[in-house]
Amino acid sequence: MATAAAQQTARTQPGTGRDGTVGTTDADDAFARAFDAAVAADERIEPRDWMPDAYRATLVRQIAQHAHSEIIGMQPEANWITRAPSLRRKAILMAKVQDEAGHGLYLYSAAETLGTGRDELLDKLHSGRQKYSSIFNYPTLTWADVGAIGWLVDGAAITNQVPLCRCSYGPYARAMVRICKEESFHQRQGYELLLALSKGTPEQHAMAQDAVDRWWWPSLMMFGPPDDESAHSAQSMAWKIKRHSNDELRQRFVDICVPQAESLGLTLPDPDLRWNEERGQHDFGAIDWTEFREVLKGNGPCNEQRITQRRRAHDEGAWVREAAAAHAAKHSRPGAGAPAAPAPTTASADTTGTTGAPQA
Ligand code: BYC
Repeated sequence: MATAAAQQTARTQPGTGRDGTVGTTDADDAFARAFDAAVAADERIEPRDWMPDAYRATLVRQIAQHAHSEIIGMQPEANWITRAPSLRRKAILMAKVQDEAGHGLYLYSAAETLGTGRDELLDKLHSGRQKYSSIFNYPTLTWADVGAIGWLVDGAAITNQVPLCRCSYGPYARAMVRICKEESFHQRQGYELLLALSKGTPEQHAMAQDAVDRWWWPSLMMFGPPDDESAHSAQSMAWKIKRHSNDELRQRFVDICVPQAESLGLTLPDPDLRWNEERGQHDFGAIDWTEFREVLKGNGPCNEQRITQRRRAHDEGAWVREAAAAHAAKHSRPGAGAPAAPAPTTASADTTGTTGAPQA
């Protein structure tokens, strides 16, 4: 049996085209076989390894959508930074929103290892050619929404993303390890915030319940369409990019949330939610997939606001990118004496999209 190192060498072809194309059919076959064997053996595919074009395209699509979700996801929560009810809550929220910017950076970097630059991806986001998560097209109407996002949205994110730590593509899997650790903290801060409100005055309890009522169903939609309508799941699971189907993860999330809602003293807004002894899982009510499709088409309550704000932040960050590029050029000149600065990163200058007046 070939050693892991030998298999790695067999997959890695210096001079192989960026698109994974190789010169001859025999070579193609050998690389394809090595790729399939690596995936079957649960080994990681690394950036210099040969990979099918469609595998690369699927990863870029998913990682880009994920990265866009992280930076667009900063907006609804940042809306409450200036109005956080205490210094402690403000510091926590600022740290969380900064974490989301960091997640965007790890993920855009992971996409770069596949040969797709950040500028190209941001351009596709801004022009509507790439998606971001449906969840961030809903407004944050009250302070309790910060808690509901932490508990439910970050909770759904963790459920979805922990299996991605075992994704077959190395850079994505490794980025997910750190992201999941930070998401766990985010989920706990949301839970703790909601618990404080739930145990507070009747008005605070009502505010927490109202937030959960509004965020519950959109959180279930985060996992994507039902399995029989999921265009990409079967292939992504065969390639071990995804490890579980959308419905499996959605069910897991429901089962996790039910006891947590009880501890919080809050009710999940689903009259059909009940334990099914036979299945050993909770049954839950029908999801409004028409609403999901409308949000994906751009007709959610905040789609337009989110993308307008993102474009504005990008434009306002142009001078930072230009200054970083000028600085890098200056220090990379021969004899400049200082180590070359890293190439300017688009998102580092403008990831937030959160400047300006409070939005929904
Ligand atoms: N929203 O065949 P399917 C976060 C699209 S960040 C929008 O099942 P796939 C957080 C899908 O892209 C949360 N679009 O697709 C951040 C596809 O369209 P295209 C983001 C969705 O890829 C800040 C079509 O529907 N997390 O948690 O196999 C603060 C068919 O779907 C959605 C990730 O991105 C949706 N909800 O599975 C707090 C995790 N669902 O591309 C929290 C990584 C589906 O053909 N991504 N679509 O035009 C994934 O795990 C998978 O991409 C998905 C979808 C489960 C989302």
